[in-house]
Amino acid sequence: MGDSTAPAWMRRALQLAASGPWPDPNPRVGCVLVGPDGDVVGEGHHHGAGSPHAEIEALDAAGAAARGATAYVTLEPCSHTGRTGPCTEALIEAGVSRVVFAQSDPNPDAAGGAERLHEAGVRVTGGVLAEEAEALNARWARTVQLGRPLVTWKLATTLDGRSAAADGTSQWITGEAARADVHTLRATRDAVLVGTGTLLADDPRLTVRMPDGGLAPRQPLRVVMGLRPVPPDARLRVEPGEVLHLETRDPRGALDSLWRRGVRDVWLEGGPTLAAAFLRAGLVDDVYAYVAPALLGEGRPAVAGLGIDSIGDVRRLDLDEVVVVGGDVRIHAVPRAAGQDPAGAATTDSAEGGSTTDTANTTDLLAPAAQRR
Ligand code: AOF
Ligand code: ZN
Repeated sequence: MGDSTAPAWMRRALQLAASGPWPDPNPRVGCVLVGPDGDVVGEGHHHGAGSPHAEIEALDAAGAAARGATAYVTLEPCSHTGRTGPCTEALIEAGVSRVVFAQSDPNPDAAGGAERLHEAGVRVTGGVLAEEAEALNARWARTVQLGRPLVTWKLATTLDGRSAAADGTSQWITGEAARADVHTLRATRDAVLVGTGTLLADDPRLTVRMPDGGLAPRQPLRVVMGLRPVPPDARLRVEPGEVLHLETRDPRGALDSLWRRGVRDVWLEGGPTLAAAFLRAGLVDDVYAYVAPALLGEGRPAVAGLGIDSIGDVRRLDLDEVVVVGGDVRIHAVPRAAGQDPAGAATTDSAEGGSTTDTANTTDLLAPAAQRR
């Protein structure tokens, strides 16, 4: 079989991969086995850490028909024994004659599969639709590279940057649509994190609720961080599901504990002290700011001190997206990595390249006005 069909088979493998779970400690991977006469003899995808890899599922489906087949895999087959055995050996043993893969494995423990297959006499081609595969697993690759979970900080403020009034009351700064939008995004993470200060002040439930108020079927792990105890009657204890109390004020230590539990994508909801600790430690990867057209004048800021005394030290973020959500605005911005934030750098062109979304109740502000709802 010539190379011309490789992208089409890889596209099918990518489709299979996309049905895998995220967040998960493992990447999403798909595999299609095509026999010498061009028929699919087996397909598979990875269902998450601890379950068989995509190649193994496809080989099991193919049985003896895998002999002489070509395997199209979205990730370089692993050559290591992790929670499961090496896919390279299974492919070799099954008599697969050629392996075409998309993305090289960025995990140093599992890498080297291409070389191992080549040594065993299997023809190997890498890089087919690599960009698509990398995009599918971009967050996973970043966690592997960083060796810690990704952190998304969510804040809700008035136009003048207040997250609570002078008396501490904060419900509700943003409207119903924005709060529903928060639930939608929360659901895409595997842990929701707050400090004990926020817990004691707001008594949040931290669950993902559906528009009818019912609990969503999949709930992120709810995590409280800080030294003060979690009151026995705290509302988050009353809701079903797991609650974890990390008795530390150290963001890095907290992320290490969460990483060991398999958490890869954290949704940080404050308060200001905890947010400042994560920002100061350079441990925030995404920021979602919900801004309400309202003023408080006095009151609690969204974030506590960042150790910035002068405008030259201002922390600038890269603007990714601005969306109207109901009567509020959602801003997605990405903190710059250390060394990427020259003092006083101009950011006037930062809206360029912003992406568009199609969320219910949202309007893309970066799209031409005619396209806005
Ligand atoms: C593959 N095919 O379907 C996946 C791979 O602990 P384990 O055994 O599940 O190994 C996890 C690592 O293996 C993961 O970090 C990544 O490098 C690779 N995942 N490899 O050949 C698959 N999911
Ligand atoms: Zn594997």
